[in-house]
Amino acid sequence: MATIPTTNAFLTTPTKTPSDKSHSRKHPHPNSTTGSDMSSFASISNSKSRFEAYNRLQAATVAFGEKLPIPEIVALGGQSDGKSSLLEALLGFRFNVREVEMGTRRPLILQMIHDSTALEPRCRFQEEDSEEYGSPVVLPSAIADLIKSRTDALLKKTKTAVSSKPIVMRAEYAHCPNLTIIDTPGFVLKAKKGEPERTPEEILSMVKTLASPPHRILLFLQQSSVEWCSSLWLDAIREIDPTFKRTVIVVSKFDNRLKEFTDRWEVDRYLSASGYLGDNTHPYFVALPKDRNTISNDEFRKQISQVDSESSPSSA
Ligand SMILES: Nc1nc2c(ncn2[C@@H]2O[C@H](COP(=O)(O)OP(=O)(O)O)[C@@H](O)[C@H]2O)c(=O)[nH]1
Ligand SMILES: [Mg+2]
Repeated sequence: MATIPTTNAFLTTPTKTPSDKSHSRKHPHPNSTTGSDMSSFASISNSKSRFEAYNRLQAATVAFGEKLPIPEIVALGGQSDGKSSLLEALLGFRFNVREVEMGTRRPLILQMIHDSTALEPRCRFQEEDSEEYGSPVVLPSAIADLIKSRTDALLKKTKTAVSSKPIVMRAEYAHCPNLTIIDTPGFVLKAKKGEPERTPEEILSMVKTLASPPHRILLFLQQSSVEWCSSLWLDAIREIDPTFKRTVIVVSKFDNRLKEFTDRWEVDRYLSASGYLGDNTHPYFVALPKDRNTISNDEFRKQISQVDSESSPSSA
């Protein structure tokens, strides 16, 4: 499985000094890995079929409630800390406009499949109680509603505020990597109006359970407006993975924070997170488009590269 820092240059932000102009922040097109000679072609189709096998294996383990130690990435963090936005950026198109209002209430297993022939995203949902992807292709504009109706229907049955039963979506697209990420309900301090008071603990314990298997890689997001010393959820992550051995820490909405820095030492201190994460854990800093208007997929990807170059420390 591809690792996030190497396949997505917009996530690779220098963790040392902001004046390091030598750091390249190019955006390789996913297709740029496509070689023209037969051997690289063979290796691509090889990795494609391996990824296909991986997806089927993963879907089967989910359906049968089995545990198979295939590496998987779980995105987790506080509500509105930017998990779904990061997933959309990796996917290369938007789908969760609605989710911003209602919040994620079921894990979403997002299987991204790079397919250079899929110029428009082809998304399918796994049926609720089987491994099959029987449903027709769902347009990106209909995804949020489908997630919402499936979530509502299940929660009505279970009579709970959250459920650990995942929704599985497979997206084939020319602009996404081969990557599977599990999006999770965001941690909250207080239950929303009308929700059981226990909802925050339920979310915490459910996400902890999801992130506990040692083969899972934790993609922990925290907003950049939060100081390291007052992080709300870092301790919860530490309880799951005490030394951050399998945790990637991503500081989101870095565009907001960057505006507040006045001195270089402030930036250095914040970027190094010195004393809070341990010597070998370096966070990544990410800025994504904040504009929630409906835009074309091409425009969305353009905005991602623009916001990245605008908020990169080297251009500040
Ligand atoms: N300014 C800014 N806003 C962001 C960024 N990433 C996400 N947001 C906004 O933060 C809000 C919550 O994001 P979302 O991805 O839904 O968070 P989630 O609850 O963790 O899934 C949305 O309104 C996003 O548009 C960013 O990098 N910069
Ligand atoms: Mg979300």
